[in-house]
Amino acid sequence: MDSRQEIFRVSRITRRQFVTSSAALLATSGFAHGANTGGALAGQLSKQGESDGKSGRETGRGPFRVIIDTDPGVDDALALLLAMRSPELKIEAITPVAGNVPLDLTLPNALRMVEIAGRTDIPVAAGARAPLMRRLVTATYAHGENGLGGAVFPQPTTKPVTTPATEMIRQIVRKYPGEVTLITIGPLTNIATALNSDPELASMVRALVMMGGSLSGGNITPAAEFNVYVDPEAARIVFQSGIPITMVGLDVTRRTSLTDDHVRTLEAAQNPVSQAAAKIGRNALNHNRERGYLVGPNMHDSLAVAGFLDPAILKLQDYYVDVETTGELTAGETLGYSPVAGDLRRRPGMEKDAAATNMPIRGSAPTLASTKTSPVLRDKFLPNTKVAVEIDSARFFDLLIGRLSGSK
Ligand SMILES: [Ca+2]
Repeated sequence: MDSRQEIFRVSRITRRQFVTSSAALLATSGFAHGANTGGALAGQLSKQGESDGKSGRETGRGPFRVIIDTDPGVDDALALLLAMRSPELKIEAITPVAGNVPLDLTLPNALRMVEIAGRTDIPVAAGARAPLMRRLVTATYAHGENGLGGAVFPQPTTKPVTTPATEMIRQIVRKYPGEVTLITIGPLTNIATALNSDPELASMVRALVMMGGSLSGGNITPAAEFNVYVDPEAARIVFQSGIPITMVGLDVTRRTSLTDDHVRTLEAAQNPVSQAAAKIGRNALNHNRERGYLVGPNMHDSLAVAGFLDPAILKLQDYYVDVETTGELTAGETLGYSPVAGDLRRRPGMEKDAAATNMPIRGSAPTLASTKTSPVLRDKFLPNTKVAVEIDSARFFDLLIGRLSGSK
């Protein structure tokens, strides 16, 4: 019996009542409270700036300084093209990392996207070849051997900058303290390495928007989402860094399946970005069909970028999120704690009460061999992450396909 069933049994309420009440809680803890943990989405901050005038730095729709850390990757490729077609973003660097495919492919794939978008002004800096402590696990089963679903593009002529990704991240964040948002759509190796190299860096990062994690089961294992599974130790460093995080995980990205209609719209638009996106999308659709899937691949990473551009696409809820790193079956699982999520015995709005935030967060129980509990202990609930829990899929695809086809 899971905790929700337990709640139904104990309080004898209907599922409808539960859903209604949960929605009310959600409404009280979404974007309206973006300031609580320094809300990471672009529109949140601009809205905050307009309403109270305190934000100062950014009162319009950008441009927002971002670094995109990525492992292209089919959905990375479309996410990069979307970002490069979005005037709200000032992309300071793109930092490829090993993930979906090895760095020897993610690096040229990122350079290809920069060339296709005509944005060779953006520096591309090579990142990590392997996770912090583990052997690289790739996802060629989903992205094809070349990482782009089998869509073939010429070798890029543009070269990466000579500065390594982690140093690039460090330099840019230090150059613009409090201004740079990290959009991470691959394993978090580069970010964790940069944070480890410079203890003050985390406090200078404005926010981090991540495609990664899940509070509702994994994709590469029953517990773990791929990006976090590949480098759970890195993910843990990021979640514990104090950077305001928005987690765009499988809870919402499972609802971003690419369709034939999307690809046809891209194919019909006559510009290099739409044509490239269509080619990648068409190959990815075919790849999925060959594997027996009835639906197209999810555009996980594009959702992280789109959610940053248009916060109305996602609803967020405060959680304390940590990463399981040692579980034999669960390494890479993201665990979310909330004193209010799914518990009817608490009043709506109670997340703001001191009583609710005093809920301790415990690690595992002591064993027969040792009286020590696991080191994962917090004496009270302090949210470190805004987790995307609902998505407006139509609005997402309007933005993605609109921007890629050049109609928006
Ligand atoms: Ca990715």
